[in-house]
Amino acid sequence: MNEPTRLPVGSKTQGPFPSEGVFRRADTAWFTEARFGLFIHWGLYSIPAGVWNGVPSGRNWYAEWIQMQGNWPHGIPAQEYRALRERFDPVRFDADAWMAAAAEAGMRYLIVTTKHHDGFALWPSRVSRFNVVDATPFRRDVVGELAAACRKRGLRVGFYYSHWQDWEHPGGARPYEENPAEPFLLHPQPSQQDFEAYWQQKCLPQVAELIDGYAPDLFWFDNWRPDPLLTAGRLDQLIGLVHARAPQCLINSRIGTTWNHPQGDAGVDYLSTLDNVFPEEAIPRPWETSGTMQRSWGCHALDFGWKPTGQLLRHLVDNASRGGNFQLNIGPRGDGSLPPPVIRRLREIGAWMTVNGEAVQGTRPVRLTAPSWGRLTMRDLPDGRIWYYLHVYDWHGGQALPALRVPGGAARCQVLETGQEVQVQRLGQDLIVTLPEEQADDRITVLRLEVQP
Ligand code: FHN
Repeated sequence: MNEPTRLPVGSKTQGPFPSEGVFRRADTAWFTEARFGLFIHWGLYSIPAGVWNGVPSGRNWYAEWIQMQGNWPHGIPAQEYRALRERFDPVRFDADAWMAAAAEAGMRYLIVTTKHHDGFALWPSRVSRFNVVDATPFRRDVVGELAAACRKRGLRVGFYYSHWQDWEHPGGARPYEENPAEPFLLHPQPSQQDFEAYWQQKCLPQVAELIDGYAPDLFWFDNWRPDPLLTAGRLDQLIGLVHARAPQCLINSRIGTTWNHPQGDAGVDYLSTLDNVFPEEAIPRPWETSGTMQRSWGCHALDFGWKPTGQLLRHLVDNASRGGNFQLNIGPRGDGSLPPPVIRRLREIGAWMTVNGEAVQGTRPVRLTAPSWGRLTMRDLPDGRIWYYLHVYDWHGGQALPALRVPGGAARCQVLETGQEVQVQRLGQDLIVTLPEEQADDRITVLRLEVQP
């Protein structure tokens, strides 16, 4: 017979992890409770959408890299790429509609590319005229409109800012691909002096502008490898700037501390995995995976590799069960509209979250290896009861799940979506849950198991 799955009891003294307090500077409670956020990649690159002069760009599917990967393997001449600004007039952009779609999907915060690697700012930056108001016919403050639309709905506001790669400023870092089979992206790197000029003239002032102008709740900086340009001194300076101006604003590990700081990630507030990487174990700090709906982050006209809604839901639940967040990316089109596959997925996720959101948001992980049939999360109620959420991926109607070792009193189990009572039997310290014949949702059906103290 299988070893019973042991569930932890009590919250205050037997939390799943040692105190996170030692790592914390800002209050991360809103972030971990939220569990689910929207990532948006949108900018000049959304206009060509992965295709340059009729030819699909480059080596991977990242449409936002078209400046480097279009006209493969040479890249697009800078002036030619930057001329896209004259065509940036997204008449269908509607910040309110985007954020309504996010809120209805059950997302609690936004992270938008205020400036991606191409160096183009989506707000009226006084530091660089390469921005949406000064350089395009659109002349609207996209960041400002999105921040206002978020706040209207109680969503938190997060900013992606490419602090390392900047292909507009001569001192910004350039792509560096070490793979000897594909040396095409070996661009000359700026000198330390040139990078310092970029850092002082563009990066730090723009981050300060974003904080002063929009009071973000979170920054998502983007680095993914060791680089001598990202010295510990520079990282401390950027972190210090955010701390000084916005003490409660969260900072992610991809600022570069993981690879470039002698103290590692001790000074940041949450860990970011690499793209679409979903850890297999719980992590005892606030953390997140940012993941795509298709392969590209930016809108890509030829990327038809859309992930099914069920897979996206599993990513969300997998991460929640391990104490992590999921930031699901969308790439709106160059005219500001959302592609139909994006709209459908957000709606389907929202329908699932409407009935099952309580099993994700505000829950904590259960400290054990994931069961073979699905995932577990839990919630402590003020009166001492505990709700365990059984996210069943693999449904065998009429069969009992392996015993759950849950000391305590009486137990009751229901299907969250339908309210159907589920048979649960106490055998000493073990609970035996027998799945009903019918499954409420063929992707993930959630059962709520209530245990009296
Ligand atoms: O190069 C970027 C990429 O375009 C995208 O923004 C992702 C999001 O995590 N970050 C970098 C690659 O990891």
